[in-house]
Amino acid sequence: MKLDVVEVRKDFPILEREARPGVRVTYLDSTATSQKPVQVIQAMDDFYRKSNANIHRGVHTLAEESTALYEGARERIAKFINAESARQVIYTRNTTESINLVAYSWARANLKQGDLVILTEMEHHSNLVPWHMLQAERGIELDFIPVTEDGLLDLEVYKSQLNRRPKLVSFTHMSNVLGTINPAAEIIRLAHEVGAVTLVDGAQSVPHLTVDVQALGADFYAFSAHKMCGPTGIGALYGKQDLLESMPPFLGGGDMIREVKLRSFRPNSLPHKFEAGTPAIAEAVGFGAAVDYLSAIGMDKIAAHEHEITEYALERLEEIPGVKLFGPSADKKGGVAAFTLEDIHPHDVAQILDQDGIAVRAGHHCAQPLHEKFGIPATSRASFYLYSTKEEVDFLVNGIYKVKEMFS
Ligand code: C6P
Repeated sequence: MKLDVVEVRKDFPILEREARPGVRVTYLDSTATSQKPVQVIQAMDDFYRKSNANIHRGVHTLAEESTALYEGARERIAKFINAESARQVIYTRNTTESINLVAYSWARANLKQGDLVILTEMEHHSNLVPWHMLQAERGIELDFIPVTEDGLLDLEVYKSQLNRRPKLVSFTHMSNVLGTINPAAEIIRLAHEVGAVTLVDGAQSVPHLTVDVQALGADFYAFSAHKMCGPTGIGALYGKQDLLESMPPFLGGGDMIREVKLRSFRPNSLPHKFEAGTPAIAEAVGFGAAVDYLSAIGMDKIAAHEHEITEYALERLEEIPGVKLFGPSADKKGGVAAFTLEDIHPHDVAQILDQDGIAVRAGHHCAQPLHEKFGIPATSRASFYLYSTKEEVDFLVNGIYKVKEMFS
């Protein structure tokens, strides 16, 4: 059975609002952050109304309830990505912090001057800058899997790069600009053949695809709740147990310790070793509610719906003279359509679309090197999720014709 988008939209109160009187909101910016269903909003509201207390610290009823909700959410998030155990799912603030955790803890303990880290040319800044920082500090070397004209990773070049025996291969599962879904299992398998550790940026894949970290064989996998119907302020890092066990703590403070003396400490066991201080408890509850929500609908259904919308959007956008789309065809990508329109600045495009309540993002989308590769400073980007409709694509297309008219 297909996803019933009319029913799904009823779960998202924000989609009913108007951008201004008489102008409905057409939200085409889910790659930046998704909208939140009432089930998630309600779970967080319930938490504050009924169960709020700090976790792991009290024996009173509220503290026990709060701890159970926080840990229960972790169990369901672990199941959602098919992690072996909830102990291997560390709560972080977002994908960015998850990647930084690996860069600070695993990489600083394991990489030395001259060690090679392979990234790709389509990375978001959050999977570039932490490695630039380590390069400056440690003298590690960086190399990049090239992106082809049609927005795919050049795996032949990757295979030759592997001859240089990288210590780490870190790449995005799905590009936030091109939409490209990278062959993660193959990239990981090839990396493991030369003994490299792998880190996958799953910010755009976990919200939209069925992700099975065990089937992929990923050593680390990073993602954010806010892009998958959950709240801002929380994300997760999955890691293989032996790697996580061997890593030093990232931040020091309460909760991440087993014992503290004046001059020393012993770290806590997983996952608490990496969760210093009072965490985002209500957000964890919301994160759990988000995976429950997505699971109840079914990730396969969500992916199929997004594919249908994306295929339709690419077809319609291609018809518009002056529109240049970036990225591969719909069968190789998720729900992202980044484009330029003649030589009209993407910010102007986005601003004019906004007059009709259409929300798209304009800029380099935190992937400046990728835009440079394509010789452009910026793109306009429409992105889709389980609540997107073909009618919204039609609004976008009409809006783009209006922009063209204004500039002609
Ligand atoms: N991309 C976009 O509009 P955070 O901000 O930590 O939740 O996610 C960072 C991140 C990492 N990797 C990829 C592939 C991403 O797309 C993002 C976030 C948003 O494209 C905001 S810049």
